[in-house]
Amino acid sequence: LRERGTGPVATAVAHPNIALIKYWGKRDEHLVLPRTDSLSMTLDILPTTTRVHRDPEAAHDTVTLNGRPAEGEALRRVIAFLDLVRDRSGLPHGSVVASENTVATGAGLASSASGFAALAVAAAASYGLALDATALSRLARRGSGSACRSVFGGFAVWHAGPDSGTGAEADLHSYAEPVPVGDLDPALVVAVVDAGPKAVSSRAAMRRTVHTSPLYEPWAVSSRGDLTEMRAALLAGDIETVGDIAERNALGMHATMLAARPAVRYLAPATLTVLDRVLGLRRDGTPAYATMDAGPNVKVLCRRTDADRVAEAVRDAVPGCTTRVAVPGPGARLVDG
Ligand code: 2P0
Repeated sequence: LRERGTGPVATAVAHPNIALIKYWGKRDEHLVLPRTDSLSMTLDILPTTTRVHRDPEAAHDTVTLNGRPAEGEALRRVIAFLDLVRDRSGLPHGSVVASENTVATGAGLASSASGFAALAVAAAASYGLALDATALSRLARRGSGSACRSVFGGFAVWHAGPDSGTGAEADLHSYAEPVPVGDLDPALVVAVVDAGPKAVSSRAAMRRTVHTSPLYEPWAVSSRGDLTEMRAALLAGDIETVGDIAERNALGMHATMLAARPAVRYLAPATLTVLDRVLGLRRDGTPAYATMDAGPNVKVLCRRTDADRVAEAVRDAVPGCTTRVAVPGPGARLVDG
């Protein structure tokens, strides 16, 4: 993270991340403490740029997202986040926040990860908080859990922290950090089959899953094992094993939701068509593995050298499907502007 001067105006850029070991379920809603560790790749595409202009005269915040005034839940979450920053800095000032997203918001494409990572970095600078990357990750987590991973580039693991902990002590132990990776040249093909907003927010869906799904606890247990195996596979640069673990972890997460009462189903017919095509690629000898988040879109992990061919195969399978190829990208940082 680049050190820059702090002041009333600060602009930050952050990229979305896609989890290979999923975060699904909180143990503390207020502090955004997860039930399990997760692990992700930060992308080099679809950045969010956020400018925070602290105004000592302002009693309220003004927030625009892609040039439109934020409202409802989105506005409430940004204000609650700035309240945290005001508390820590001792500066009660309101701010003018302008955020530009290059990705569809709320479509399961990790817009809240890049959004809150950029907001954390820009707001901390604007309010004069001198935070290292770990502290920024903790702070970003309070906005949206997955955002703590976008503070870092490349691969990052988010530590849930000790099982039993809640409160200020637990807050200290839950943050992301970079994960060592061996000789791996990965790409993620982001296949958008539907860019519309999700019907159920991931926050609500997680809550329902934890409280009602009989499959939740078994998945959480197996996910802990997946993480250990994933770290070893990344270090070994073994794309087949990395992909295999990522795919089973994601399918397991969706199984927990399908068993929730009532069921949460993000997977659409087009999602399954892409999954079939990915299986076909594998049968034909191309290592390609699918992961899905809180939406019908699919991210396909493969070798960078296979990415264009994988993208074409996926587009062929689903009429109207668009693809973008991502490789590991940078962590959140301050920029001019
Ligand atoms: C993840 N997802 O690990 C998982 C997998 C979606 C599926 O993190 O409630 O927006 O703000 O902490 O971070 C999406 O949830 O949820 C997410 P909150 P967030 O990427």
